[in-house]
Order: sequence, then C-alpha cells, then structure tokens
Amino acid sequence: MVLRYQGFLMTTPAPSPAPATPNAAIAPDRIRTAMGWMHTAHFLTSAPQLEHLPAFDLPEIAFVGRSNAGKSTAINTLTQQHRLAFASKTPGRTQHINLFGVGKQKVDDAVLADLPGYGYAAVPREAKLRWQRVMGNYLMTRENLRGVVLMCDPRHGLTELDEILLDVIRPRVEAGLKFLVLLTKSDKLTRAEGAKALSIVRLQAGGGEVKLFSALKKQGVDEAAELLWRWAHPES
Ligand SMILES: Nc1nc2c(ncn2[C@@H]2O[C@H](COP(=O)(O)OP(=O)(O)OP(=O)(O)O)[C@@H](O)[C@H]2O)c(=O)[nH]1
Ligand SMILES: [Mg+2]
Repeated sequence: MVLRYQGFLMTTPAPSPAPATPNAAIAPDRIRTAMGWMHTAHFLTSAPQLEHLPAFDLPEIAFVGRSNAGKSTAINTLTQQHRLAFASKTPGRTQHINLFGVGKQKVDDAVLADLPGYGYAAVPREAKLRWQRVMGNYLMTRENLRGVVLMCDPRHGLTELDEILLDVIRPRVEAGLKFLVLLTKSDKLTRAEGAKALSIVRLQAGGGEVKLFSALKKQGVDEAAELLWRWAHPES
C-alpha cells in the first residue's frame, strides 16, 4: 500500500544544508569498482517511444520520476561526467528515452535509461498522455529491465503520478525487479528534515531501499553507485 506524504516538508523554515557524510559501511574497493564502472558510461541511443528502442540482452536500470526531480543530473553525477545526460532548469527537458551503455574494457555489461519526467503542469494534455503510454509500456514490458531508480524531491513528496508508477511496477518488483528511491537535492534539507523524509518514504517503500542523494554535495553517490553495480552483477 502506498501512503501519501505530499507536502510534509512544506512548512519547515529555510534549511541549512545537510552535510555529506562518508559511507563507512561499504568497503572502499567496492566503491572504487562501482564508480570506475559507472564512469565508463557512454551514449547508446535515444528514442521517442518504446517501439524505437533496440532490444538489449543486458540488464537495464531506469531512472524515473517527476520532471525536474534531478534524473539527468543524477546520471551525470553517478557517471562522473558533465554532459552525458542533458540536465536543465527547465522542466520537461528530457523528452526521449535515452540509453547509456556501461562496462569495463569497452564491453558493455549494463544499460542506464534516462526517462522523460512527468507531472510538469505546463505540459499539454496530449503530451502527458503520450508520457503515460511511453512510461507504462516501458515499465511493464521492457524485458531486460533489471532495476528502477525513482527520483523524488522530498520537498514535494510522492505525487499522484509517482504513486501510479509504483502501482505499475509493483507486480514486477514482487517478481524480482530491483527498486531504489533516491530523495534528491538533499542539500536543500536540514539533517532533521532529511531523517524525517527517509523514515516516511521507507515506510512507503515497504522495506525497499531509500537513500538521500545530492548531486551538489555528492551525498549518497557512492552508495547508489555500489547498489546499481550489484544489481547489474548479481553473481559477484
Ligand atoms: N541543489 C540541487 N539541485 C539539483 C540537484 N540535482 C539536480 N538539481 C537541479 O535540478 C534541476 C533539474 O535537474 P535535471 O537533472 O534536469 O532533472 P530531470 O529529472 O532530468 O528533469 P526532466 O528531464 O525535466 O524530467 C537542474 O537545475 C539541476 O541543476 C541536487 O542534488 N541539488
Ligand atoms: Mg532529464
């Protein structure tokens, strides 16, 4: 069951940023391996809809979430590249499904997918419906989909469209699809706000992984990279 917590941080005063904390739990060599792997990311292809995406026989990890949540920025941060995915202040910037190959020694062993954001009010109705079709089709039928990273700005909370997305992927998560919620732009939260957002969304995610993430302060980057590496290499 998905509970609402929309706006739970809306009334808090202007925050002082939560500092990035080093992650003591993950061995440094695992982080090095994951970050080195991520850094190999390179553009593969871009398509306006699922039918135009090539089928790959590699585990694919999709970044989804509201427009402006920080999906493209997170991909750039995780891959330590400035302009791999196109990030912008203007919501609705990513309009295609963009695929990036990842793998050492020039052999791809996984794919990252940057998906168009949803929920931007100024988008015409027809474009919103198109998004729903593209996302729904992708999330339900993409055969090589191994994991989904839901990017959520905790200042806005999970929106109705996030909840629809959670409903859409729930059967696949129950069947083994990996799932991570990244609470983005955590540099805009105080430590207390960050802790509160984490505990609420952990409840909502039903025990699934939830992490604070800041591209600006590099918070949560090592942990997220290491988790995605494990998703793509379950045998290791
Ligand atoms: N302060 C702060 N700003 C961020 C962070 N991540 C992203 N942003 C900003 O948020 C805005 C949107 O980032 P994008 O990465 O383009 O967001 P998106 O989810 O890809 O957006 P769409 O492509 O429209 O779906 C940009 O102005 C980014 O600089 C972060 O960790 N901290
Ligand atoms: Mg984007």
